[in-house]
Amino acid sequence: MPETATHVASGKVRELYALDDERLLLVASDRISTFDVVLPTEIPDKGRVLTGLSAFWFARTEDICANHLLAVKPDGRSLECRRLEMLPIECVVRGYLTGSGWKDYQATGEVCGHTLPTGLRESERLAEPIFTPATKAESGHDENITREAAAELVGADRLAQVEAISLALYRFAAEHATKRGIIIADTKFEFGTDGDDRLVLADEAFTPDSSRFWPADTYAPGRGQPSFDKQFARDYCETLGWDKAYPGPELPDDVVEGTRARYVEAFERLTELRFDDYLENPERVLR
Ligand code: Q0Z
Repeated sequence: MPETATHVASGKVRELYALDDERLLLVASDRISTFDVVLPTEIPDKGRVLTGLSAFWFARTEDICANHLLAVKPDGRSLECRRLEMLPIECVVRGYLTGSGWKDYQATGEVCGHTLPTGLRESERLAEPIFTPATKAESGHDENITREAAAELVGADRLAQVEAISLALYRFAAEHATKRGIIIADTKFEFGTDGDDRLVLADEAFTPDSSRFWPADTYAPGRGQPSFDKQFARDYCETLGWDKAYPGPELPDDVVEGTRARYVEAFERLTELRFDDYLENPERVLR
């Protein structure tokens, strides 16, 4: 009998459906956002790349933390997941000083209560990765908070647990990626708890939408880094003098093709699987 799915939530580029009381379907579209605006032009297979990468990382980090993945669907773009009680914080790990971390550091010398050495440059690698929680804002612009504020939201013991696990996950994936020429500068996790109150990694894991991927071969601190996946699209948008307000510009075919190729390249480098082989049987990514 075919399964019916009830739509429960939309993200900027993803959709969430309920399959039943205990299972969700997480569908990644081919939509792309740049400068926080979803563009009218899709990147073919982007959703499949992100779904395949998430499934790959879930399979390879099971020993670090249980996760919500139940199955990769034959379409390659959707994951069947366990439905959890979600924690009300975003768990961010930063290995490099960029984005809001760089902003906060320049203003205060601190990021989420971590006092960092003076004189750090933009994009500099941190001596040790730091856990920098954020609140989940409806606007999509999450607000960095201290670990004390995060402990108020989830409890001190749960916070200590998600901090240790987030750092372990980041160290594992960052090391894997660096060996394959991709720097994972930072990443964002969402965790939930199951019926037995056990911590479970949810949402997506180490995709280029939940993380900053940088090409390792051109990395140099002291400036912003190009995005491994989105730089063609950003560069094109910058040539237009677009004000970065809705609606965004259509992308020409060569920018679409170049961007698609970068997503596929990230997938193939990280999974060591040909993307065509993934499309033929998505479960291959689980090894
Ligand atoms: C994830 C989100 C998306 C919109 C809720 N395993 C889970 N159990 C309960 N809730 C969630 C999950 Cl992953 C859950 N989101 C984020 C994803 C579209 C919102 F694809 N919201």
